[in-house]
Amino acid sequence: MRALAFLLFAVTAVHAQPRTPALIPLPAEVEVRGGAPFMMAGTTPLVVDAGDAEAQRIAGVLAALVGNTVETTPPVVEAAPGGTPAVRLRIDAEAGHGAEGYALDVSAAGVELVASAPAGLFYGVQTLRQLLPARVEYEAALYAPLPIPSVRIADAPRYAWRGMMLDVARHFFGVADVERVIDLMALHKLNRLHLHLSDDQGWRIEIPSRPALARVGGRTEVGGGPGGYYTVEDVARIVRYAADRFVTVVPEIDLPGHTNAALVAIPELNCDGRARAPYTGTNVGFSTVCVEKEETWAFVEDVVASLAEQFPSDVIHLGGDEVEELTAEQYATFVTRAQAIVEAAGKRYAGWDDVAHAGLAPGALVQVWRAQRADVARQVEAAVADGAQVVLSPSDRIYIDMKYDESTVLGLTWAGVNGVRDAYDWDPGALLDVPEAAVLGVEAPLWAETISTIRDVEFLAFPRLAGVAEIGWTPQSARSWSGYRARLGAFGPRWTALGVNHFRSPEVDWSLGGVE
Ligand code: NGO
Repeated sequence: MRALAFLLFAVTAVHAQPRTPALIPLPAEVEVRGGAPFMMAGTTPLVVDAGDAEAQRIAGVLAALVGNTVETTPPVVEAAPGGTPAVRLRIDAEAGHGAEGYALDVSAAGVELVASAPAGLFYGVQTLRQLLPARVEYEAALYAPLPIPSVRIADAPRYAWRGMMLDVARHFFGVADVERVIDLMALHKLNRLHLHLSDDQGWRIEIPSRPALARVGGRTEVGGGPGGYYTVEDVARIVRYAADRFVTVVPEIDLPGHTNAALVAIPELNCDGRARAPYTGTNVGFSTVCVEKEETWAFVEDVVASLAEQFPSDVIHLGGDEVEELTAEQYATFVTRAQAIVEAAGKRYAGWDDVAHAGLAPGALVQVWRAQRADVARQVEAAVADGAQVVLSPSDRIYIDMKYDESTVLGLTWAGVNGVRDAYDWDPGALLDVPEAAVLGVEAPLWAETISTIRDVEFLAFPRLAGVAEIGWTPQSARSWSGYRARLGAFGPRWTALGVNHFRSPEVDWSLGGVE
């Protein structure tokens, strides 16, 4: 019975096989050699160098994946008997693949994966994972062995910053949801999770020196739900979970606007000293901390110190968007002082592109969300000339909180509708008139006015987030909508196997994935 099932699968698999394997992001160089695949089994040894604990841990990721599907978990060993088909995973600092690159060689005789650093080895394992049949993602003993097509891959990312932002302020998402997001990011070689930890509707992180922020400011969310916040222990758990998957968690506290939740929790932050009423609507621009008061600066210092302590990220994001209640001068003074506080804490300052005209000191990171506005684009270019770098999040492309099209229920439309092709088919190197080195990377923000469950998160993120992962990773010259569209169509069964609630966009031919 089992043999028959395997035979049937093998036949459908041959017909459904696209020419380029369904890898997302597409590696920099892929050579499909044809010929017999490598057959991975529950007994296939995963061989690492003696004493290399990181290689051992990363090999364990592959072993666990395969072990989910077949009856036994492949052993991680330091030597395999001669002639045994094996998967070798090696970290060799001299191999020349950079911090995140790797080389992968698969033939019927064996698999060789080499990286120069642990992150590269992990990404090589994600590529192997995507080369394995989608059924490897099911948590059930199914069929073995698992064929891996015979390929040669040389790979490294285009950009260092390949991110997603999750707004946990408008609606709160618990630790398990964040871990799920991190898992799905890792599958697509994304490496920055930006958490938008405060806004008018909620304050989501415990700051031990200011307990009221989370305890009082964390009680609300859009629509009147219960809200919530991460304790110091929760943050530590998220940060560790992410680090194990080579994801850096970048914290954002939005200042001086988008601060109503803080103004509820700490009355002194208001110029009149009176606590504000909680807010659960979705307007923007109405709140600000009192920039003239020293209490406000003591608060900023405390918050930044705590973020610096809780997050290993070298970047702290202090928002800065949509402030309508301050004069231009008050705003600029605030941004200058905020940047200095972040830098005094040993971190790099980041803000939304609103901060670009505030006279930033060199070294700032500007997250560009309104590049479609010529005045904003020119301000950002001027900031770059003064020594800033940019992360690109153009709202008319990769704001993945926008609807896919008029028919999708979740999402906003203020920046338009962002279809799967819109989100994919643009070049980050051509968005602004800035030197290549000024672009640190790309990030897809997922604002949470309209979403409140992980199913909603997945629906808006997939497939668009996968496209952002490819924009951030793959050389522009290797990318095309038609090639991507075909790989995406074939990728569907993997998300289905993982239970990812992805949007079956009519822009994509999902039948390329075969029978799910
Ligand atoms: C804007 C605004 C956010 C909204 C989002 C919705 C920025 C940087 N500020 O983006 O407060 O949630 O749009 O798309």
